[in-house]
Amino acid sequence: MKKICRVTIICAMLWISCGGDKEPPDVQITNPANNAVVSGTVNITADATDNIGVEKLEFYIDGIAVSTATSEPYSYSWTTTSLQDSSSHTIYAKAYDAAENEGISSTITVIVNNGGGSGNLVKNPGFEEGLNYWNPYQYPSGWSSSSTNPHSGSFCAKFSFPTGSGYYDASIKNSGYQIYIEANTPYYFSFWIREKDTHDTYDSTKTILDPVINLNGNWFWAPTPSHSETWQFIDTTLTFPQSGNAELHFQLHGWATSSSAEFAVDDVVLRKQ
Ligand SMILES: [Ca+2]
Ligand SMILES: [Ca+2]
Repeated sequence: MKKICRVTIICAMLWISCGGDKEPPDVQITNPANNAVVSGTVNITADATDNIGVEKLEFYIDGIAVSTATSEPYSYSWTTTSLQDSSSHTIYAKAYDAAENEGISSTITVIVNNGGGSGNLVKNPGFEEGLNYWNPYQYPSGWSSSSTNPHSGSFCAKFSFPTGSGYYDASIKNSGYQIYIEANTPYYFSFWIREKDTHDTYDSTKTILDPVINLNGNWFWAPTPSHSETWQFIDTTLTFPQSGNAELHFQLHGWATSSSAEFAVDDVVLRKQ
């Protein structure tokens, strides 16, 4: 009987050491919940199971390994106080067994909110860092950082029509970060804008710069500014029926009869009311 047991154990050890275990651990993040708003020190926890046994578990934040745990309960204390309010971060875990099989959890996203700052969800809102965090698209060459007559600070974002007249479709949107919107919550949206020489000779209504927020493919419009060479202030309150990551666009389309025509935007604010 003893001999049979020894043989069984040796066979099992050989099977494991020869790579017989092909089954990776199963792993999930158990706290925080996906899309949670977090603050302070967050206790990130994970569960992992395996057909043989879990050797270790690694936590990843924004794609970087931040901690390795070798025994249950698998957890990591994450300090969020130095992070920017309203910034979004991804969390996942990897678990390994003795045969180096690797199981990866689903990735969750959380939003940091420690109640600091102005609560503005827009990065580089006054274009003082040039066009950082903004992506001109469709006619990208027309948008630039301009030091001519900014609304505040030293710069604004400006679109100048290329030489010659015609129809242009030139927009700019936030880029490189996510603006997370909570459903059924009022958001305050404001910006400053000026428009120069944008009247078309036969239809002055056709050249417009529309501020619009794209949330999960649905478009929410702010009031369209009137044509004015002096800075005008537009503000509105928007409530969204669903949560998600929003894209903030200044969508320009229309006609210009002069290459001196230009639009400028400055001091964009989107925050929870
Ligand atoms: Ca296994
Ligand atoms: Ca500015």
